[in-house]
Amino acid sequence: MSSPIAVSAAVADALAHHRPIVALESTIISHGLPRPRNFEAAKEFEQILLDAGVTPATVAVLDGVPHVGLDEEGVRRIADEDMAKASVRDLPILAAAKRSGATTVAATAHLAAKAGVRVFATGGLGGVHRGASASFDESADLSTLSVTPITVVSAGVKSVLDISATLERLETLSVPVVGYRTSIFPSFWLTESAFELDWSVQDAHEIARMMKSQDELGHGQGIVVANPIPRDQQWDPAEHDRVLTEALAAADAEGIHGKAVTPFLLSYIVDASGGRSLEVNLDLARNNVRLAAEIAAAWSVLTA
Ligand code: PSU
Ligand code: MN
Repeated sequence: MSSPIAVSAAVADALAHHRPIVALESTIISHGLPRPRNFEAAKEFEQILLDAGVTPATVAVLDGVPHVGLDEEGVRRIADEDMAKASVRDLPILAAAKRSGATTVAATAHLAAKAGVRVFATGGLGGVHRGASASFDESADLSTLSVTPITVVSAGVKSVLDISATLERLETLSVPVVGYRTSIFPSFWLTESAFELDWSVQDAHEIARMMKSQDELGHGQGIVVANPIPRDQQWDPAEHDRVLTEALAAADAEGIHGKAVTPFLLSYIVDASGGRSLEVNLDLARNNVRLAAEIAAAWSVLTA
């Protein structure tokens, strides 16, 4: 059976010649960032990669077809259209119905890995939501990474989540988590959370070597690289705590649940922070794209 995934010519060429590639998700563009900044951000993330000599592979489902690598028109569509938020379980449904969807970390990781892309940059990973012991709300990002061989660079998980429970679940799911030049797990807008990591790495080559060992010793899971936003770029912690409390209360009061929770909280927080959280979100995402580029370059040297 031929692959139902449309790999762009640029990504196919880079794959064929073992050149570095970095996957980018589209939910952050469609549902995580406001228009029109979302289009600029999508193009900017791609440009950071191109400037580093890395091929960008933005992932989305367009009219039922999963794409790994978008052209300008595709990027326009994920930024401007009201499309579904697509996790892994939605992929066959969108395909059969010929519908479009912006892929989450889970769906992006799945499609990129299937196409042979090994490194992926995002803002923050999904995780275990607060109150999950009653709601069972845990992102499929976690279970997908336990069965998907891809290295994801993120600024940890958003502080709207239960960070401690998320780290516990990653342990249970046997997903390696390493801090990049830190032994403290970051919390998205903030450089640090209250949680320590067992392992930290100092450079991209060390991560590439881990990926190689993972291929030899692992069971096909991914690797989480936690890359904290530099302290001088983080959100003011006191304002962060205030806005977060407000956002969680608003979600509760409005009875938001399921896949609407993360987009609701992110957009509430952008508004309630007067746009400050958005700037930090963009800074941390750029930072992750730059590190992912270094890892992809190191990986292509190691596997050439
Ligand atoms: N990180 C961001 N912005 C986002 C997300 C992550 O900076 O919008 C998205 C990712 O696509 C992630 C999703 O996979 O939120 C998690 O959603 P859920 O909790 O419903 O699984
Ligand atoms: Mn959820």
